[in-house]
Amino acid sequence: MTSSKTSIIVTRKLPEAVETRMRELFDAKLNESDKPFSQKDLIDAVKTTDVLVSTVTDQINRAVISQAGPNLKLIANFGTGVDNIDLDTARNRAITVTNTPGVLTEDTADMTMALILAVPRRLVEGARFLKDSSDQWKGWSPTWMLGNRINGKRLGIIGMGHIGQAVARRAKAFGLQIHYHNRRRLNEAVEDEFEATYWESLDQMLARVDILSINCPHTPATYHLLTQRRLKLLKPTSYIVNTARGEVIDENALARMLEAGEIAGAGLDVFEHEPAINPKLLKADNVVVLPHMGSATLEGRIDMGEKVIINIKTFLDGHNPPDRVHPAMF
Ligand code: 8YV
Repeated sequence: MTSSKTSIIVTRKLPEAVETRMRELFDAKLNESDKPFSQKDLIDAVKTTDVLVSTVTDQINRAVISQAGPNLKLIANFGTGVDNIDLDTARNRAITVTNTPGVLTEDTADMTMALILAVPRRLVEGARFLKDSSDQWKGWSPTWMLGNRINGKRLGIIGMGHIGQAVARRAKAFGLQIHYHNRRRLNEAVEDEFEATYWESLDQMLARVDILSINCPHTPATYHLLTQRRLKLLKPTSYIVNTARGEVIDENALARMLEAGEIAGAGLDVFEHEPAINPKLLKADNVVVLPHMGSATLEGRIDMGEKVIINIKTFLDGHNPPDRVHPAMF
């Protein structure tokens, strides 16, 4: 396979600079309209193309991969999370999978920090009040729109990878005490940097934190990690922020508990059945919902596109692509 003849199909519209480069390097079929691919579109694509560039909105499951033509050798995911791809089936079909880690760490951590501030301080509620009913504002009041202080509170981070650590770095600067639960304990130097407390038992950590941030990938092991039973371990005064994947939390249980006041509030950038959202979450004043925009910066999306291109080029040149994903990593 030479790169000049390599056909790639890109399932979503990417930033112009990325698409221009892809057109120069490959026989690229781009998605001008940005209409998400249906399962049938995906099956048609894998039957013919050499490389598929997928995103979180494409379910590259067994049914899709099993229809892949002999040309399909690489799925270059535009995104870090690869829970949209059946990695085992891809490996069994000798299809390489790559992702785009690293370049969206800081943007996603910024968005997480924004939600950690926005929810306890009622930022969206206050802004919405003025937008919708500024004529009803009587001016400053000592007891109105009171939120909760974050300084000095305990932040529990689930998943202390690059994004979790970038969140910890920011949160420490805001005076939060860092607690974390992770598959592996971090080395001492990193723990010292954050003055972080490791909890091997997630249950024990949940009962002690004031704000919980989800920063782990969605895998079979983390699906509904936060079950109703675990959510009930949180203090009723606690807040939850999720910029990772909706599937990590039992969304219906969370919505019920927020409605009942058993959890104080939530900042959610991701949902279990995107783009569908539990209507209770949309209605609640104590919930800030964002449309999966954790990594949505122009710079980040260009960097992600460049990573995709480097992965494809390296692969075509016969080398191990830098962001090759192995099922055991997740
Ligand atoms: C991406 C994300 O924009 O990279 C990820 O895992 O969740 C997002 O920030 C999206 O996945 C693109 O496919």
